[in-house]
Amino acid sequence: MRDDGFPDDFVWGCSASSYQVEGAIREDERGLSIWDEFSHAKGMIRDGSNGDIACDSYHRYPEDIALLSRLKANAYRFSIAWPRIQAGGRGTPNQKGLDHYSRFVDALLEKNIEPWPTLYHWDLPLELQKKGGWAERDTAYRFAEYAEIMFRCLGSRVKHWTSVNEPWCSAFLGYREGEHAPGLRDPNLAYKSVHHLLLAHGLADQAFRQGGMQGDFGIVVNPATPRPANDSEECRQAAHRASLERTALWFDPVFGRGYPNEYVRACGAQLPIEAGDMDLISLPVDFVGLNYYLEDTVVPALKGPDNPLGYRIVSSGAPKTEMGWEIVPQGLQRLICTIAEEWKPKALYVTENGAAFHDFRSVQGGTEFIHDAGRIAYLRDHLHACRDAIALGAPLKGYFVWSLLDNFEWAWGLAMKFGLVAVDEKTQERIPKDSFAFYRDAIAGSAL
Ligand code: GCO
Repeated sequence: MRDDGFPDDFVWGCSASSYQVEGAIREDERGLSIWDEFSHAKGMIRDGSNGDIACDSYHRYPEDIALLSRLKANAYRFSIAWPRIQAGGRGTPNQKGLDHYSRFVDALLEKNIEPWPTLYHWDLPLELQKKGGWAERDTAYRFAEYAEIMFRCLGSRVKHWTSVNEPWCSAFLGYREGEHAPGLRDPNLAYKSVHHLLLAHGLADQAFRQGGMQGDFGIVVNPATPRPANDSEECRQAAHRASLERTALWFDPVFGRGYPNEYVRACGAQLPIEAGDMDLISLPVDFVGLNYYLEDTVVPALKGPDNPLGYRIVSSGAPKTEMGWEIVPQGLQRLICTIAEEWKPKALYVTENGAAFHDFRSVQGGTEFIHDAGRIAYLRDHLHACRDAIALGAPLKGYFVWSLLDNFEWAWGLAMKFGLVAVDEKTQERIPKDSFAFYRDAIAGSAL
């Protein structure tokens, strides 16, 4: 154990995803994804931007890796763009796509940075969407085929694999709220997607084990355990109901308990389960990744068709980030401990945590600075919450900042900046912020 309370073998990383940083959307026979279409549709992205270029990391990854190396990060969590591997989501893999990720993984390893690929961070091949996307069972089988291709290509070099990232967002923001690609608004399609995303995870888990792959296989979720606004029984019940769609809906099936009845009944969710599905979904996972940004506060509300779980989010008065998300560092400790106690995963990682703030660039003595004190405070306080969770006995093994670079923040576009490093939109120059130095010192053990 280090003096600052973090284990010596703690994983210190940064996170990113393919569509948010790569750009080069038409290069090397990459197919289109649902996000290419969605970001080009009128009015879907708040600042009118898209990911056509993003951080140009498809070309500039050596610069990104040099930055990770300066941080002395020992892991990088990135995602593989499925349409680079199978343009239309099926069939013979595209060698150019495989070569790209193979070079990328080698470049990381050369700097002693462990590659942590995610197989699916939302950029579904558009052709699969035309056949129904995640609302269709076939997409799960296509995913398993793609996963096997990647296991064969990178399996000897990659030791930590993630199936899907934040399936709640894929299913509900994508198919119910219309806020993310594919932009649909149909709860029934969302429930089908829930099941097919989990089935995809399970099938890939099976392929991983049957393929005799070495290393760890897990899933990354963005769970939420909202706080009751007060101590009343009604409020506590509302907070419990508010957590179901973000916690039990995913963890119960993955840990062998099946779908939570309370949720299924309240929402009238029709889940297209077939024989054997729940066994696949509950195959063992070696770790669970948690993405945490905020903790909501809730009060009870009248149940109805638009609010089947009967709760409402209220302000707790906590300060907010640029996203309007309340800053509640101890919520991270509570979340980690709740998940650890309730579902007992073997290992937990905070696979994303970070903050968007408006940054100001300033020039001093010919050098550019970005004094992002707000982001530093956010990261420090959340790392302290991680340390508290470890001290309370949670099996937390690592932490990944979201994100190394300012990047394409989905429906918010390029305007929301989460990076430790700014990216000049015109020149693509990478400009480390003060938080970059802070995280480097935290990794070194001298900042916390
Ligand atoms: C995810 C996240 C990231 C976001 C980050 C900030 O699903 O992993 O949505 O892609 O950029 O959470 O909102």
